[in-house]
Amino acid sequence: MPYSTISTLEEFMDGLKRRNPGEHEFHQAVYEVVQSVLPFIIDKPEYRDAQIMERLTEPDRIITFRVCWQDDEGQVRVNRGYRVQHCNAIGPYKGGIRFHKSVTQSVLKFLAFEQTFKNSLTGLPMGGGKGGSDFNPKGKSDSEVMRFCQAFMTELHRHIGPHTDVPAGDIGVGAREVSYMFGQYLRLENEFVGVLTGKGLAFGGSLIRTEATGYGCVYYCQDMLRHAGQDVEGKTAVVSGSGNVAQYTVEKVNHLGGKVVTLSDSSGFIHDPEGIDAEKLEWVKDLKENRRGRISEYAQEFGCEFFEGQRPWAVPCDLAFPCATQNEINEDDAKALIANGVIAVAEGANMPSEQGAIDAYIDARIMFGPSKAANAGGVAVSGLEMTQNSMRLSWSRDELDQRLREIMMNIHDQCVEYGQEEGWVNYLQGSNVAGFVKVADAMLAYGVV
Ligand code: NDP
Ligand code: 2IT
Repeated sequence: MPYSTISTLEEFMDGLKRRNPGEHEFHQAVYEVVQSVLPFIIDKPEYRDAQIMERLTEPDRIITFRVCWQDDEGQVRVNRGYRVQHCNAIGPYKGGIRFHKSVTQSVLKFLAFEQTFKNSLTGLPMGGGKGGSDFNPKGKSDSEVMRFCQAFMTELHRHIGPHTDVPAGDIGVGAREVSYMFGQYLRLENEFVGVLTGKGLAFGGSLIRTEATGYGCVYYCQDMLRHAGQDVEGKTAVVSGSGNVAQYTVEKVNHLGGKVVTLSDSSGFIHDPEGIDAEKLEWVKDLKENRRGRISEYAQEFGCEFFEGQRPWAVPCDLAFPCATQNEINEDDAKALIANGVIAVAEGANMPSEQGAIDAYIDARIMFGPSKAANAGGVAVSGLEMTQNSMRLSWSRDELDQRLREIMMNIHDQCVEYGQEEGWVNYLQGSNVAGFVKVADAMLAYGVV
């Protein structure tokens, strides 16, 4: 059936599911966007006739490859590597690399799809991509991680480049892994170019990149609150995760006078009613970045409770920042947050809320900052890292923080422009449509490609 005659969301989704069987995360991410975009394009035949939404749900290409490496015992190990190059209509493919045992093609397709809209929202010239592997970094030595990263890049290097595709970090990929991969790229290509972002400061990295996703997420929340005449100061926040995004979310909430009372990892969460202040946060950074320990150790160190195998959403709060992973808030969790009086949810992680949770936020008309808008600060500063690399100079911390602040405010304003409804702002609708329009217009201009 030609797209122009598909009238309902269900029909669109039926076709997508038929073409992508079993890829549940991908289905979920597409549904979340298409539910906003289909009503928007219903009276815009130029988008419908050009089948823009069908084209945007088919990645430009997916590269999958074997990654073979040796562990410290000399045993041969085999993992699968991927790069999903989703859409380069408005700039080179750009997006992180995830190393986690749960990585599948479906997970990376959802992330690459989301990235295309997110990157468009930043206003910077970046297309969408995502990569990774089912490699599990937990419990691996530095040498094992190094050998894996080198083996991964030995294949990936031929598919990326500063004008083609620029990967970065994500879950399980931080400064250490980006450095190993960049070192291997240099060895293979003999070209010092900005082919990865999140690099060390000594070799082309940008100030503020480490902080950018967490800081940006809190800035976005601050903008939603301001728009409703409120502020972060004096608010209690619940944060999940304890990695890069969670740490700098806590830091910025503290800067703005709020109090964060939880952190988590895949084993459970800690509840510290006194608040995770700057000193405790430094301890968490050292725990996670250097000692690679578990969040339960926080409870022992600071004498608070650890809830094994649980998530923090039943803890009363004003603000919630899911910063761990996809589908970490279900409908019941969302209802518990709402019943406890949450006023804003800003997603640091990608797609942390299940569809049932999103429906609950929208029904309750709380401020809901979806991931493609709220966590775009990370890739935005990656975009600024690319700019600095091209110009062969580095901007100051203040300049970068100010640019990040402006970009997040601009994203907020675009979401209001497209998401203003009677008496409230539907940020889900706003972010999806604002992200879509720029990419769609570029695709229309290119004709049938
Ligand atoms: P990290 O690897 O630094 O931290 C991930 C955190 O989430 C850890 O605390 C980890 O716990 C927890 N976690 C991961 N998987 C699970 C799971 N299945 N169940 C429970 N907890 C889990 O990653 P980041 O902080 O970089 O990324 C966190 C989220 O933010 C991801 O969704 C990522 O896509 C998103 N994001 C990241 C950006 C960035 O710049 N880094 C930019 C935009 C979005 P454990 O150690 O036990 O696994
Ligand atoms: O999900 C994301 O936006 C990221 N992991 C950051 C991507 C990037 O290229 O900095």
